[in-house]
Amino acid sequence: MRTGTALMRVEALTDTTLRVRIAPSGSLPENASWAVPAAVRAQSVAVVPTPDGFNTNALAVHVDPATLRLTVTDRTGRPIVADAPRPLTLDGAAFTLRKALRPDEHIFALGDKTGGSLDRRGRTFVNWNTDAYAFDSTTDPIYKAIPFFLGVDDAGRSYGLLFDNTWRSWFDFGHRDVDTLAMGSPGGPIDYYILAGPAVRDVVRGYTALTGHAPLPPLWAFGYQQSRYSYMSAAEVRDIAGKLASSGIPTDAMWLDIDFLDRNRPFTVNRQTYPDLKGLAGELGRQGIKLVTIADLHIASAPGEDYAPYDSGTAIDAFVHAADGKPFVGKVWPGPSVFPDFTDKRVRAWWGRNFRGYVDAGVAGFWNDMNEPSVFNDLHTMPVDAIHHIDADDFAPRSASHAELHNVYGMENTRATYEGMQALRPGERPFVMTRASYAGGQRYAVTWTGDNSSTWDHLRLAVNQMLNLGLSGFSYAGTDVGGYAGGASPALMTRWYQIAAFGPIFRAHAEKGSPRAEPWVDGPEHLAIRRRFVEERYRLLPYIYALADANTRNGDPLMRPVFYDYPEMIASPCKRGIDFTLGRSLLVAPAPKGESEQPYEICLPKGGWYDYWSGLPVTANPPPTGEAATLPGANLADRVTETPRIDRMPVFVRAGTILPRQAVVTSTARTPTGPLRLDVYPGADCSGMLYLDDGHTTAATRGRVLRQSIRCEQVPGGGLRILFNAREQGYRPWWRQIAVTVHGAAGAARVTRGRSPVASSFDAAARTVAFTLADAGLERPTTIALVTGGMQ
Ligand code: NBV
Repeated sequence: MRTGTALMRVEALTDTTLRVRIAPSGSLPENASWAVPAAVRAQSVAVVPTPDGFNTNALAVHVDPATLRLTVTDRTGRPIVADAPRPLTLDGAAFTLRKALRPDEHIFALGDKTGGSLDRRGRTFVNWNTDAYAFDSTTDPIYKAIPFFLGVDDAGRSYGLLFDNTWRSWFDFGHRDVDTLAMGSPGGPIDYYILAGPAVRDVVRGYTALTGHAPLPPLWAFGYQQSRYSYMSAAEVRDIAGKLASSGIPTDAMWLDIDFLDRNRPFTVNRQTYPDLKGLAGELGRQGIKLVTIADLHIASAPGEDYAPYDSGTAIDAFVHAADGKPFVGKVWPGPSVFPDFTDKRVRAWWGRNFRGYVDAGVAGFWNDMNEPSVFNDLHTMPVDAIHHIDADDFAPRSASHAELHNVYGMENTRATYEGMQALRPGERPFVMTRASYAGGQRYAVTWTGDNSSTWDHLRLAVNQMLNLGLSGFSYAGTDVGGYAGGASPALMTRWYQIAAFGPIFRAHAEKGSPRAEPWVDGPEHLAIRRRFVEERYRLLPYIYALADANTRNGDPLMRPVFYDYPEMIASPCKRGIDFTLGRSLLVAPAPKGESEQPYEICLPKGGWYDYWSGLPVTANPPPTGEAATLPGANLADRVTETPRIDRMPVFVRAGTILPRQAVVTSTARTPTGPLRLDVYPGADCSGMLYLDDGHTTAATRGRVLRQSIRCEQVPGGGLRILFNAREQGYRPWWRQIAVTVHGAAGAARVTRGRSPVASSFDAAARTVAFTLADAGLERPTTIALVTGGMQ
C-alpha cells in the first residue's frame, strides 16, 4: 500500500502472524533481522484480497489508503490491534508509531524490565542494554532489550507485537496518553510483527516460533547451582563442595567468577590459586558437580605480552573500531580492553576457538557477563559512533555504528559462545548463561537477572522478572538466590531457596564482600528447610524435564503467570500476590509480603486443587458474601487462607494432574534408585507426561528419547481409569517399576492391569490408594482400572 512517497507492506507469514514494514521514502530497507531467522521470514500463507487489505484464515487486515492506518481484526470483525490517530510520525530518522490501547488491556513480556507489578501498563520503557548494578524496581533500562510485548484484555484475549528495531527504541504503554500505546526509535527500520492470539498461550507460542525455541539445556542445568563472586581458590571450591555434600545439599554445578582468572583476563587461569583446573573439574565431576566458568568478552589490550586472545584477535582485526578507525579501547576488569566484533561471523568463529583450553579441562558451561557491553567510562558502554562490521545471516556485509548494534551485541556474544561449544564438543548440548540479550537470544543462552539486592522487594521483583522473561521467549531464567548485593537475612534467604526450587534455573550467587551466603550459614534450622526444598526440586525433576522438552517444541515457559493456563484469572478481583505456576499443574503461592506474618489469601482457579505437601484435596473458603460478592468476577477463583511460616511454602496441584517424580539424588549425575513415582490427582482433563533422555547429548533431537503421555478418567459411579498411551521409546528408562499413588480416594480399590489384579493399599488418613506397576509392558497402551467405593 502506498500513500505519497510512503510505502507500507503487510505480509502474512502464517494465518496469525503478520509482518508490517513501512518505508517513508518508498523503498524498503534490506530484508534482514537479528531476531527472526531468514527461513521464518520467508514463510507465507495464501491470502484473499479485500477492498482495503486482505484476509487470512484467521484475520482481516484493513489499511486506510489515505493515512495508512492499520486495523487487524479476527474474521468476525472483533478488533485485535488497531492504529491510533496519527499512526506514524517522523522526525528525521526518528519515528513514532501509535496504536490504540483498550481500557481493559494489560501489558506483559518486554524481558527483564522492572516495575512494581507484572503488568507494564501506564509506564514507559527504553530498550538499551545497561549494566545496572543494584537496580531497583524503578530502574530502566537494565540489562536486556527484548522489544516484544503482549496485550491481554479482561476476557483473556491477547495479541503480541515484536518491534524488530535494534536501536535505542522505546515503548509508552498508556503513560503519556492513557489510551495510546506508542513506540518509537531514533533510527533503523520500521519493521514489526503482530501475533494474533487469541490466547496468551497462542501469542507466546507464536513468538517463539517466530524468534526460535530455546534448545534443551543439559539435565544438570536443572539441578542446584552454587556460585559466589568469587571462590578465590581451588582449595575453597573443594571446601565448599565438601560442605555441600556433608550438609546434604544435592548440587549439580559450581561457578567460578573472575577471580579464577589471571589478572581478570578472559580465557586465562590464575595458576597460583587454580594450579590444576582439569584436576579440579575431574574431582568435582566424581562428586557429580559440573564446573561453569565466567567468560567475559573484554579482551585485555596487552600488546607484546603473549596474551593469545589479544594477539590472535588483533591478527584477524577482530575488535570493534572507534570512530577514528583504531580498535576501541575501554577500561573494564582487566584494565584497558578491546571488544570482539560479534556481528561478524569470522570473529564469532575466532571467539569460539578460544574456549578450547577450558573445554579440554572439562569445564561444562560458560557464563557471558558484562556483555551490554559494560565499560568503566561515563557512558557505561561503548560510544554510539564506534564502528562494527556486519557479516551475518542474510545481511549484506557492511559497517554499522554501535548505535545500531548495541542491543544485539550481547546476543551475538552468546551466539559465538554457543556455536563455539557446538564446534568444540560436537553432539553435546551447550550451556551458556548471559546477562544481556535481544529478542531471539533464547536460541543461544539462558539468562539471569543480574545484580539484584538482598531485599524482600527484590524477591518479589525477581518473580515478576522471571515471569515476564518467560513470556518473552526466555523460559530459562534465574535470579541470584539470596540477592547479589547486601546480604540476606536468614528468613529472606530461606524464602528465596523455596521459591527458586520451583523456578527454571536455580543458582545461588552473591557479590564480593557480602556476608557468606551458602545454604548452611544461618544455622541448622534454616539449612534443614533449604535442604528440604532443594531435595524437593530433585524429586520433581521428571516433571520439570518434561516441561523443558515441551518448551523446545511449543515455547510454553516453565514458570508462568497463573493467567497463562487460567486466563479467567486476569479479571479476577482476588488479589494476586507473587503466585505463579510451574507448568500448568503446580501453583506456587509464597507469602506476598515477606516480612509479614499476617494471613493472606491465595487465589486458586476454579476446578479443584490438592495440597502438594499433604496430597489432600483443598477445601476452599466459603464464597465471598456482601459487597465482595458483587464485584465483577467475584466467583472466578476459589480462595484459601494461609498464615506465613518460614518452614512452609504453599504449593497446589491442579485436580487432573498426573505428576511424575523420582527419589532424591545428590546430583543429576546419579541414577535415581527405586521406582518412578506417579501421583494421580483425579479431576477434569486429567493428564501427565513422561520424558527422559541421556541428559547431555543432542541425540534427543533425533528421537533418542522416552516420551509418553498418560491420561486418567473418572468412571461414573466410582472408580478411575489410568491410560498409558504408546511410549516413544528411543531411550531406556532407569526405572523398572512405577509406584502409583492415587489421591482423593474415599476407600480401598480393586486395581487391575488389563485382566490381572494388582495389589493395592488404602491409607485412610492420606486418602490415597497406592500400588506398584512393573514397567515392562507399559510402553504399549495399557489401561489400569481402579474400582472403588467412590473417588473424590
Ligand atoms: O564477575 C563479577 C560480577 C558477577 O559476580 C556478577 O554476577 C555480574 O552481574 N560481575 C557482574 C562484574 C561486576 C561486579 C560489580
